[in-house]
Amino acid sequence: MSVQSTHGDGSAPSGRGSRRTLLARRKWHVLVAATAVAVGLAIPAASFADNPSGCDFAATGTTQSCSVPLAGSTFAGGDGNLATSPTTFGTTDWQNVAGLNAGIDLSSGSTDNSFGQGTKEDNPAVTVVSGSIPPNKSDLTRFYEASEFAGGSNFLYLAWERTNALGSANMDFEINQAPTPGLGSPGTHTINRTAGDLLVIFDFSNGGGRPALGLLTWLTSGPTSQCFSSNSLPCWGNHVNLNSTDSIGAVNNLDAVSDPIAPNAPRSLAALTFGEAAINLTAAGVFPTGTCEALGSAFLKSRASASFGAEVKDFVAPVNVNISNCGTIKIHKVTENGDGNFGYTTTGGLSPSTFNLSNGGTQTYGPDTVLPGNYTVKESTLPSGWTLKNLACTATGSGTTVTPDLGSATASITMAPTGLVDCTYTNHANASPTISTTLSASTVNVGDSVHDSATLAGATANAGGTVTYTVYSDNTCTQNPVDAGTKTVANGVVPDSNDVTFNTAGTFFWQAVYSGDANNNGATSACTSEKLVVKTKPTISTTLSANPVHIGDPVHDSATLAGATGDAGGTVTYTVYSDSSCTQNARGAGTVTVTNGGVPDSNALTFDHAGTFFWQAVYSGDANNNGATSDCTSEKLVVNANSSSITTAQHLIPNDDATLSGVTGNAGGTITFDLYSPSNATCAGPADFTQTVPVSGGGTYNTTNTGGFVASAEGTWQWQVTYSGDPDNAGSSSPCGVERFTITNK
Ligand SMILES: [Ca+2]
Ligand SMILES: [Ca+2]
Repeated sequence: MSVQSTHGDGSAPSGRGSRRTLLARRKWHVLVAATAVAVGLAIPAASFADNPSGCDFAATGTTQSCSVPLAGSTFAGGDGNLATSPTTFGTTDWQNVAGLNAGIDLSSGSTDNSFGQGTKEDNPAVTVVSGSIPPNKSDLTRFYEASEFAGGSNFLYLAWERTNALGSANMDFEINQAPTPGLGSPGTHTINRTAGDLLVIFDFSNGGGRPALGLLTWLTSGPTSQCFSSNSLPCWGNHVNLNSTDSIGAVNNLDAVSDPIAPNAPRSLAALTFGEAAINLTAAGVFPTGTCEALGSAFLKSRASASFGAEVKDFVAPVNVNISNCGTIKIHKVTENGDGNFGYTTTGGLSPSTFNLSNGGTQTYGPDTVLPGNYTVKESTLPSGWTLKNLACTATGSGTTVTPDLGSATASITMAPTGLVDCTYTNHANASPTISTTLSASTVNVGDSVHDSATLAGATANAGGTVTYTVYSDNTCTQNPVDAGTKTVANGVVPDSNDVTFNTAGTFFWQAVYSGDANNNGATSACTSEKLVVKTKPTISTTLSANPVHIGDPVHDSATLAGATGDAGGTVTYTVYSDSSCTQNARGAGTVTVTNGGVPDSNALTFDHAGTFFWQAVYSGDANNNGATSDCTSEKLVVNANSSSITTAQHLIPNDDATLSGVTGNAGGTITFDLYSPSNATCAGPADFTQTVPVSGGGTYNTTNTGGFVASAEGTWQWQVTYSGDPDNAGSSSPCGVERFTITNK
């Protein structure tokens, strides 16, 4: 029976096909040994070629001679297969090992990459060429790598695969601290080697025993005697022969095995095309005590023979690996509602011993620079207003633990090689918003309604809580509170207060108080910032002291305020206008001071001309009272024209004539005219008017009064005319009353 022919149809076997294979093999195995049936039944469905016993390796002949795992490890690195089950030689294998790294070679044939002629292990300068691998040399296809710290030791697991079933295998796994980018590409390259890099050599001769495993270290200083093959530094040196206590290895030289690892899984690997090893690096003394080393890149080479100086040919380009004797600590900072500078102290010898983090920051010790041991990390500095809300830690890797203690803000760490401790300190601070307010009006009249609007600034976007509005009567917001509503804040937005109607005049102060929430401190608006003045709306009426009046009569106005506060002050200005719209020919009538609502009278005015006038009183208002103006047309003053009267009295300008007769032609002397007023009826007293004229012969003589005397008294006026006579002529006189006139006024 040929193992190869079992699956020689070239198609990838399905799970169902695998089970058929298992049934077939189980039947085969029953014939060999009944005790193996139970083992065969335990083979997983994915395995289709492995020996049912779980051992595919014979050191010599065909006697199964697989190794149990190294002490402290569960990895089946000495059974010559990749399957987990059966677990006879370890519960872990390539099928389920953690942290598997796979290197996949270029396809066999003309495009495969390999090292050029004559390349030796000690030479870091290499030339990569393309082409088929000669049939007598291993044509590599894959390698696998995994490592772990378990049972107090660092373990390294390695495997190689090739296409050709040669009787011997000479493989070198080079494991570098630093990568060599592009090494797989044709051309010249210099392998990036660092002192301390490792070379694991795997030499196997079929039937000649177990694989011979060795370790070499890349040396750059010291005596050349350390070198394994070369005569000069740098070189691979300090060769360690690995033995059965620090290593195991096997090749599937008994039969084909199945590779369950993608891509193209599962794949059947013919006998002698798979080899594996497990190495206890700690036991092998690879890592110096107290020094961290980390290997990050690995690749596989095939050597032409067991001789270390033989040329290396095919290779599988490097892949990243993580092999370390030290661990990593990462401390992350997350803050809520702001940021700050948070200080940390450590114990255990971490470097730096203290550090600071802000939001989003990470302090990393490593990777792989923390020696195994105990450490603490403590958040020591909390900026004002901050609390430590959470301390969350994870520990990864065998033997690595972390215990976070929120109360002491301390993470207590036990670090083992390759361990990773990852802690996140989450700090919380409340935002400290301010609350500002805007009244719908700052001055209103009694009876009006007012509401307040509050705005939060500096709060978180999701701010909740409530805002309570209150109105007070004093500017310290303590007296006579009136509730204006409590409103729910949503995402930082504050609804308006209720409407409050003010029925009394005065000065009021609003205040909005924010409750705060889990992320925001409370806030209170400034009391004095939100003053509301509620004023009365008084009316002013007036009364004139007299109306109508005569020209020259004094008039004053009296004003009365209604609806003002009892303590109303301010002034009232009286003015008189000539028109009913109170705009023309303003004449001041005084400005008086209002005291406790009482308004003094205006000045008294007199008017020189008749006419119609309009008085107006204007109240200035004060802090609690609006101004007011009396109605212009309601206060009309009429100044009447003067009433005239007439009485008559006659005024005469009296004159008299007297004719002198009976005298000589040359008569001389004088004629005297006397006029007596009605009060002198007998012509006895002195005359009221007298005129004497000279006489020259007889004739008519007369008075010449042109207004020098006027008779006005009522009654009978009487003339008496007297001729003085001369020597030739006797004098004569007219009797009183002969000649008279009467003035009568009626
Ligand atoms: Ca194995
Ligand atoms: Ca290759």
